[in-house]
Amino acid sequence: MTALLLAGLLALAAQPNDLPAGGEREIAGGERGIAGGEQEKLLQVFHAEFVPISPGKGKFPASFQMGGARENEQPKRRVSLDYSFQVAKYEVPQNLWRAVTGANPSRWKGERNSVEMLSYDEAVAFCKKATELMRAANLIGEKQVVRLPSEAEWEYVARAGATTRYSFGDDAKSLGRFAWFTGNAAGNDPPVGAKEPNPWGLYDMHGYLWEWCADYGAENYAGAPANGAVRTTGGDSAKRVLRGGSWKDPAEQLESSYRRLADKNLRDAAVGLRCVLATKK
Ligand SMILES: [Ca+2]
Repeated sequence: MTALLLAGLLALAAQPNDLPAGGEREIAGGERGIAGGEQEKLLQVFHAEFVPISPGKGKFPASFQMGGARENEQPKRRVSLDYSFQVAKYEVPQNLWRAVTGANPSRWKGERNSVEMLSYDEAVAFCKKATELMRAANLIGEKQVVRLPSEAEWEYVARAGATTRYSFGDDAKSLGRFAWFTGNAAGNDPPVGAKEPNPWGLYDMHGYLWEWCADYGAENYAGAPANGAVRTTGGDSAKRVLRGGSWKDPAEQLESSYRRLADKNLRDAAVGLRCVLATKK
């Protein structure tokens, strides 16, 4: 009987994460759960912070040269994207992560600081749950999905039309205006968007946190897709790709073409995520 009661209380305590939008309720112990209204508000903000990207139209080139001088950035190749998508202006902040998952794993706490200490699978699960919640709130349609970017999509929007090392040019002396890295970060993360954006209005593409991409961990671009798709062949499925560098890294690692492979179970205070909003293929 006691065990049953305890199980019931635990079930109650677990509910706040799954509360439907639009309500607020007391849970066991008088503790307040995630308010549905607050969750929906944060999802609305998240939705409003996506930037439309339409390759082949206006300022968005239909293709770009992907890769760089380092061995694992070769062979350089031309990647064409024939579809429109949206990319989040910011790395996922901690208040949004908590509203979607019910927890905040971050080492450096702050409501609008980027969430960190999350594995690849946890990043994917966040995207899936965010998709469900946003559909339920009628913010997105049934065919739209929140997901991680492919490496090609990531580099395309990081470059923002530039062929230089950084989206603002080649000179790392200007990096401090746009990015948190070892040159100006002492370990305490700031809110997202404190630095200047890239030419397409995206913040912290260079630095702050490494961002998980969906591609299998491949040592180089031999055999990689040339259409923006996620690479799922010729790489190690136990690894994924991190892009953009972080507050713990030197300027070189913040370059648009820089890439590193990571075990998909890695949880690190320098690793977070940025979402894409796209139409299901
Ligand atoms: Ca970043």
